Amino acid sequence: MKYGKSLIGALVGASVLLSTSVMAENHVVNAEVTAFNPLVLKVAPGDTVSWENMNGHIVNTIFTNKDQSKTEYIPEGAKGFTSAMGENFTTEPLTVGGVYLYKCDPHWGAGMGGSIIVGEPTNLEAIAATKPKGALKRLVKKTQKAVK
Ligand SMILES: [Cu+2]
Repeated sequence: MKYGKSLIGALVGASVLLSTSVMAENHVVNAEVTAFNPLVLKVAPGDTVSWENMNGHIVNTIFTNKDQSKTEYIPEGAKGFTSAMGENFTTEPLTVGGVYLYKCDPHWGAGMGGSIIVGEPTNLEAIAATKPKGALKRLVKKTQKAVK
């Protein structure tokens, strides 16, 4: 088959236009007993993240405070996520740069959580400034160590 020059030109043009979405990657996090591997994941804006081996686990960006109020440690303007129990879950493209913290609710007592750094960790200082305690504090420390 022979393609005309105009078709090739159109294809090149389309591929330039689509380059951001074509280059977007999916990154896989494995649930391993009561830990996510990798625990801190660096991705580029527009990438997606999938969790595998999620039998018995969930990923949830909503944290419940002592007074039962809810907090999400995600960048300003970003959308959090909550998977269904046991579901191998994939995020929407993470277009807003910054740090996203998440946890596995059933195993959060064992420290099962993780962080995704999309581009630059612009909101990490603000998260640390909330003086997190316990497992959340450890998760923030590990995230800070990963960006040093
Ligand atoms: Cu879990």
